[in-house]
Amino acid sequence: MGILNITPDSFSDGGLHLEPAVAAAVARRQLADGAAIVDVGGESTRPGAEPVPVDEELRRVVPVLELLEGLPVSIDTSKAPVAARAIELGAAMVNDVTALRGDPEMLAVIAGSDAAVCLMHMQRTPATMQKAPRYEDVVSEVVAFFEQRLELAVAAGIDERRIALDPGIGFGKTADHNLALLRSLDRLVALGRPLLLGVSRKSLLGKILGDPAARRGTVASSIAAAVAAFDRGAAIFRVHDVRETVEALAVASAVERGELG
Ligand code: HH2
Repeated sequence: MGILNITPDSFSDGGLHLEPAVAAAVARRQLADGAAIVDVGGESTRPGAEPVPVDEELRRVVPVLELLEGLPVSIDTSKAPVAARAIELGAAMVNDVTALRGDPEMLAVIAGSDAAVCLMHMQRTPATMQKAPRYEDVVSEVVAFFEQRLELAVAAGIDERRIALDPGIGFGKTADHNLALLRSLDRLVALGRPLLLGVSRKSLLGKILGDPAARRGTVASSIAAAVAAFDRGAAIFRVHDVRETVEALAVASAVERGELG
């Protein structure tokens, strides 16, 4: 899954794709480089980010989605009107970092469509999530959260086969919480749904490399995280550096299978 943020303030690619034609060209490049889907987002969810009004989010993403009609696209939004418009324009997936808690209409929008949905775990909201996150047992709490969100989504008529789960690396978690989740991905995989993981260039990686104040990670550290997650059963990798990640995962996958094709 390639990342395409149409925002002025995303931590990694903020301001780079505000021109729709440029954004669409980046998406096409990601697909040519081997992405199966491109995740288009119009609202930054970095720590401390303030919410974007729905009109502004639509203004950012709709021209890009129009240019990408017919191509595999996911919409990174927690707002029902944005998800609904994106689905009309052909989005195959709604990536909701609030796991359907951000907008009371979101459940109905997805249930009334054929779109897949990613339910991501987050403690609190982007504005407050990194202020002293606390868990008794982060892995068990994320598992319990997924069980509860899956039950709600299925009861609302969303076929379980349309649902992916994401532990939300960096969303209301310390570096130790993130690492505990990555180490125990098998417990999340055991829930039976594909696991989506977004660790690409995140500050956790810079911290592992020795900078406690890091705001970003490097490409090499992002790829190492993707391969480690692949080995523990993750299925979908939300990344900035598509070609490099596709190449690394091709090797990891061939080694796992013990054959070329
Ligand atoms: N991370 C970000 C945004 N959306 N969605 C899922 N499912 N999983 C993630 O880990 C995830 C996500 C944050 O990264 P990015 O989009 O690069 O930055 P920003 O939120 O600043 O736009």
